[in-house]
Amino acid sequence: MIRMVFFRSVSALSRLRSRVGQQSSLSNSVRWIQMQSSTELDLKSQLQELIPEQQDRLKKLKSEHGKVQLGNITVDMVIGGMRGMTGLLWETSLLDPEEGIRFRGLSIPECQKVLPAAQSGGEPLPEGLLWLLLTGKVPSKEQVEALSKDLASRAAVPDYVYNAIDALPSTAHPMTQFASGVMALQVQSEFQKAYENGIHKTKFWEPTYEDCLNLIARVPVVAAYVYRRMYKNGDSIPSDKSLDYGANFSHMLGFDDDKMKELMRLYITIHSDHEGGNVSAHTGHLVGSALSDPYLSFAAALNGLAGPLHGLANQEVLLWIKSVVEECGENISKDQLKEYVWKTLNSGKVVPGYGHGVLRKTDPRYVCQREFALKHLPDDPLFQLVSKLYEVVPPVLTELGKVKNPWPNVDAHSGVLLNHYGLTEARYYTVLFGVSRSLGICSQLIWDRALGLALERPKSVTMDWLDAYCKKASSA
Ligand code: NMX
Ligand code: MLT
Repeated sequence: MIRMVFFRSVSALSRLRSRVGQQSSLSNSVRWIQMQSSTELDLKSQLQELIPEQQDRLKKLKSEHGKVQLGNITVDMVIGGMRGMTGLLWETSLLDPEEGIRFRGLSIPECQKVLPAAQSGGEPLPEGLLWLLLTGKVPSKEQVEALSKDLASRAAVPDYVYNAIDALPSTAHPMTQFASGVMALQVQSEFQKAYENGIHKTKFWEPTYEDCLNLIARVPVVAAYVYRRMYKNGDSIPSDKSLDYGANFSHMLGFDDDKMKELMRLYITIHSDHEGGNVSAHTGHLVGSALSDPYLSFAAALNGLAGPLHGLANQEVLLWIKSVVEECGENISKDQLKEYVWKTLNSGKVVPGYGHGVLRKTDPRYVCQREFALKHLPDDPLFQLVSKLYEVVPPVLTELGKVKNPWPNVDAHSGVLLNHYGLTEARYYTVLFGVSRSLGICSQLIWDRALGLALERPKSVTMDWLDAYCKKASSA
């Protein structure tokens, strides 16, 4: 049973944007969303109902519109990282260059309004977002609680996973330790077992679902183990099954402050998914398309996330901000800051946390983190520095002349919030991003198998081929 609810989004985004002279395209958005009023608590049986509908929908799309063109591919696109080329089916979220991400049609402010929270008016519970990503429907509080319990019951991590991590030097990058732990979790893959036992392809999604839910449940445990191993003398904190997913992760890391738990819920929610073309999501989907199981696919995704132009940017931002403070002090003037930004650019580096492959406005994930800071830590000196950078960096990047998006992305803000609550170890930050991304990548992997999506195998060409093709095209 599903009830439709009329919803008008609040233009929180526009308030901040007006400060920097941008237009909000969200302010007038009026939408219908699906709220679940069903008492059905089992996520898997909901999917069982949805999958045949969506399979028929895809079949119809293919048979009726399979030959409709979606655009022209240019040489620039082939050379330029396929930017602007539509080439993937990704159901769980969609990114608009101007207004940012929508999870199953819902913007971040909308999710903050309608998804169940731990406390009234608080941040969304990531379990609710996971339900939304998987089903396209807003769950009830009871459904979220049931999913929370289900995840807690799946969270046991075998000793050989810890042993695999312990085989690495404790100085190894946290993402290397985390991805190794995820690879070790693969030993328990239900999909691999079922495939070896000859499962029929119409049933692929079922062991994929089990793997994905197990993986989502276990990655915070592995991630917390890496953190405590590296920074707290290996003094691990057991999980507390009475807590929700975000709060328990914060607890296992060693942070029991209620505001840090709220931050963690918000953090996981907003980092969960960013449509399909970003490096980590795309990698997970690509590897999964070979019918590699969810652990293999997600570990591959993590290795992409660990790159400085992608998820590692959150580490780079805090280190860069700290280098500013070290060199110029916390009360740096805007002119000094501008000089520092130019120094970074002139030394052949990027300004981390700014720019984006798709977005052309301030990232709404930045905006909601800024709102969190304004509410909970307005006087934090590093937050004030981040705010100053928001005024200084975009004009400098615009002056540089080649940057397509001078506005901040999600990574420009996350570090100062974590740092404020005591999670100061910047090299660890990308692991938090990785835990969050398991929700989006795994949700889509379940749909990949349910819809029977194809092996990914685009065509490549050489420069000789391009030269010859372009010569022929210009003489025609
Ligand atoms: N600082 C300096 N130069 C930049 C920046 C920046 N923040 N952003 C883009 N440029 C440069 C870019 O390097 C390129 O230069 P060149 O032609 O010499 O190679 C030029 O501007 C055009 O790039 P764009 O088309 O604007 O950006 P593109 O889509 O290629 O790359 C990013 C997108 C995100 C990789 C790029 O903006 C960047 O390097 N940003 C800093 C790193 C960062 O914050 N990454 C995190 C992204 C979000 N996430 O979590 O994944
Ligand atoms: C992401 O969250 O994946 C990043 O913003 C990068 C992207 O979308 O390309």
